[in-house]
Amino acid sequence: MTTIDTYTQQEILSQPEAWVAALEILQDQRVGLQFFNPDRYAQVLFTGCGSTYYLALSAAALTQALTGQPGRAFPASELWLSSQTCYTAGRTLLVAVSRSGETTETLRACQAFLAEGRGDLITLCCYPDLPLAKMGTFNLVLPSGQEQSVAQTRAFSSLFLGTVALACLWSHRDDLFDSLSRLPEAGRRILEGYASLAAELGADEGLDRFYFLGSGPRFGLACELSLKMKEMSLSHSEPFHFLEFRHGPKSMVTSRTLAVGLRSSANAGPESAVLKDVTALGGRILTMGEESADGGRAVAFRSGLDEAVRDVLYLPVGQLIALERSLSKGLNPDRPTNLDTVVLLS
Ligand code: F1P
Repeated sequence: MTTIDTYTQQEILSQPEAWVAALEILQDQRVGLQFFNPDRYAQVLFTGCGSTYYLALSAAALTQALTGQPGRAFPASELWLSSQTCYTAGRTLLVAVSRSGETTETLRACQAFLAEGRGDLITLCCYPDLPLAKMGTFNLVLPSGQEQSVAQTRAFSSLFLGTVALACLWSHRDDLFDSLSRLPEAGRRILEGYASLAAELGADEGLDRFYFLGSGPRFGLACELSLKMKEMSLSHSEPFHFLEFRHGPKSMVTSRTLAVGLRSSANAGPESAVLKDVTALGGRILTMGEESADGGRAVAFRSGLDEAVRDVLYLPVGQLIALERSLSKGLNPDRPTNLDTVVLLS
């Protein structure tokens, strides 16, 4: 790993410890959170902005998969300005996620939701003294996700872990909830074991475009890793559902392309076939998943955890690649170009 010490690097490397602290809070809040079971509502909606919208996409897919209740995600700006395209009849459970707890669109969406009496609000953020942490029917604060950098890393994975815990509780899968405690050690092992691979790919000047492929709960994570590559390294990057890549975007594959596959176990066959197509077109691939992959570079978690609870493990190496590419381009990953830590609107 590049030796330059940045906030972003510290925050990425400290994620396992942040997850330990977040899981202690989730264990303490376990009973209160179970009260908001989705079977008491017509639907569960997740919302956020930028990274936390992508988190909402993954959380909604996982919640619906585990509970069987309808789960959807919208950018907070859509709930605020186009609510008629988002809400259906019946009471809604809204889960609003924000690292800062003060993003204007998220606050406006929650204020309107409550004013219109649409249902119950769970807020999930990292700062207890900021507005969002005081708005919810239930407010869940995970301070270990707090960070200095603009581009979310530790905050994102800690808050995402919070939504995974919610899905486990709401589906009455105490076994899955209890298994979350094994994630920090798996995260430590991945960060140590694949730091050099991330540095190699991040420093590779022969790459000029990146595609992150993920399906189901992993699509939101693919969107997040694509955003990290943009924010930190100013690189062209796009996310796609795995098999969607064949329907046009693969026309962009060149020898300077890296496709990063957030491969599942359930659909390893069809997903690996898409990555093989990229190789056949001269592109490069990195497969991330529980098992090792045949062909190309690979990150194997070998966590022994259920597929429903291990998605957070896809994040660290993708974050490190973006960090390393930023540093190799002489950029400052802590202060991405054109961005602010929080978007505050007048
Ligand atoms: C949302 C957000 C981030 C983005 C940047 C600007 O912040 O859009 O996702 O990376 O930092 O703010 P928050 O509502 O999660 O604090």
